[in-house]
Amino acid sequence: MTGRVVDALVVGAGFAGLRSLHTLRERGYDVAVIEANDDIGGVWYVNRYPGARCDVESYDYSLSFSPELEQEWRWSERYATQPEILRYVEHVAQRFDLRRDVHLSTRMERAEFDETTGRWRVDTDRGTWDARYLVMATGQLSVRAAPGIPGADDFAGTTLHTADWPHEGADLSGKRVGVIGTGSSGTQLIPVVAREAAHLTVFQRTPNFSVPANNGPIDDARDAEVKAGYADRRERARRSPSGLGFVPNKQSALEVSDDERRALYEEQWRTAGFGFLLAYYDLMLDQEANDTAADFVRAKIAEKVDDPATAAKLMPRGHPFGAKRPPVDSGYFETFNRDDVDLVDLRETPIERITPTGVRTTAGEVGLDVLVFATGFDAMTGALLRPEIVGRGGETLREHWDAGPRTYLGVGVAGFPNLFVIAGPGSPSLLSNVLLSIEAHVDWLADLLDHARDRGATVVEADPGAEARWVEQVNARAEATLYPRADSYYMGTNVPGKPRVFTPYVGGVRGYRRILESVVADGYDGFLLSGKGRDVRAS
Ligand code: NA7
Repeated sequence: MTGRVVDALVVGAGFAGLRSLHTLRERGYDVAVIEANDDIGGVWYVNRYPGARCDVESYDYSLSFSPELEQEWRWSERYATQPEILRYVEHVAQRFDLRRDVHLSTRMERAEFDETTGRWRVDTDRGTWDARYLVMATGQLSVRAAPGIPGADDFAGTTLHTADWPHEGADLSGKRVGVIGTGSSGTQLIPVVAREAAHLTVFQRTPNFSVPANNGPIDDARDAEVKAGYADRRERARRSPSGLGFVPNKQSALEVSDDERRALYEEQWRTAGFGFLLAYYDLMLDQEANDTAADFVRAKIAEKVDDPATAAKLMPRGHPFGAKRPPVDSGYFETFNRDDVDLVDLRETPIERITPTGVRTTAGEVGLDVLVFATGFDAMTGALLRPEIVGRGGETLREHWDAGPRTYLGVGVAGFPNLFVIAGPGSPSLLSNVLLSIEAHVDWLADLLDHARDRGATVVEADPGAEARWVEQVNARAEATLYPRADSYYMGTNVPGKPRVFTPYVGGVRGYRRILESVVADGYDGFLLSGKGRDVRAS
């Protein structure tokens, strides 16, 4: 059994939790991390499916707080694979001696704020912790969404989930494999499985816009070049809307000629990956502008896929390009040119049920040996709402978020003092280079806690009015974009019963950072500080 008294208990040992541990420890807090999995790494520990990679470039999806770490780590590819990222996590943990404060195989079950002591009592399946601060670093994509397809338990073959792939791997050779889901996970997995399996059937409910990764090895000259200018690269990323360093084009897609636009799209297609979305500033703001990019991607699909009927099925329609997170793929569409790969369009022939021998759609049964679910996550709020978290007056977080997540700046929650969320709902989070957003949050939170400590405050909480205004701002910003026009995990529509609310803050990393800075300049405006039985002025 574990459990003891600490200044800060961090939940989750992925990048957010490990970075929180390192930084808060450096600032002199007594910190412990609990992690439900049996090892560190968070999403990168569990998402071990073949083909799993980051869709942000390695140099940007890496920790920035230590120039020495930046210089000594050598990424091998433009987009790192899951095993390489996990090796990096392990290196970071060793280099900064993090493991000694990480308690593995320890799941948080309940937390309750004690209004008399201003501390959290946190119950886990391996003991109880007493912490002044509770830092939720539980990840945005760590709870799987239940696909709700009848008969899933009846399947007599092997059932796999992309986020629960066996550590020893799965032998798919000679097997008839079915994959349900064509989001980022499915799109990465499908080309790899197609090469290994005897036959692959892809069950697609919604076709996805996907952009090519243009992945490749990093040679020594390129590595030296990036490392020579790493500080500038980081600063560029912090000042960019996406946290990826792309400078958005100030032009509208509609103010240039068709030829000029096509030329830029071609160039972005060959080079940009995720940055394709920033080819023009209004691609996510104006449907007509977005249509130009969507038409371009559809034309690319037609070029890549030999059979016109299959190409037509793969072409997304009815939602804006980018409103569902576009996968960054390596040979996804081309996979459908193989003779041993079939596409089942579930809009035409929906799944009726999973049977012991395969998947039955309205067109009949597809016999399978292996069924893979790439069906996504209860994103952003799933892991925060799984344990019971009880704040002031006995209110639970589930009650507080009944109509959708409510936070102040995506960090604090009114009525839940001393509870903080890293890259939570209402912050750029998954809409950005999430690792950059994690680091920004951790540093900002550490400053806030120091500020409280300097003033003798022991309780830090978001003011309900500040929270209400922030929620309004998050919603208003989202409504001004095309994002709410698609069903997506950003909107929570993939989880039955989840409120239909756009969860991340859409105003970009750069704008969000300015807001955080102005909150600090105003003496942490919107946070209430108190302690030792008296109110403490915030500034
Ligand atoms: P996503 O992007 O949520 O994709 C899930 C996919 O699974 C998507 O194509 C869904 O179709 C499909 N799905 C979900 N439930 C069903 C059922 N019941 N029947 C058929 N198809 C279904 O999750 P990913 O894991 O791919 O990616 C998550 C993030 O990880 C990604 O954005 C990156 O940031 C990394 P739908 O579109 O809902 O019709």
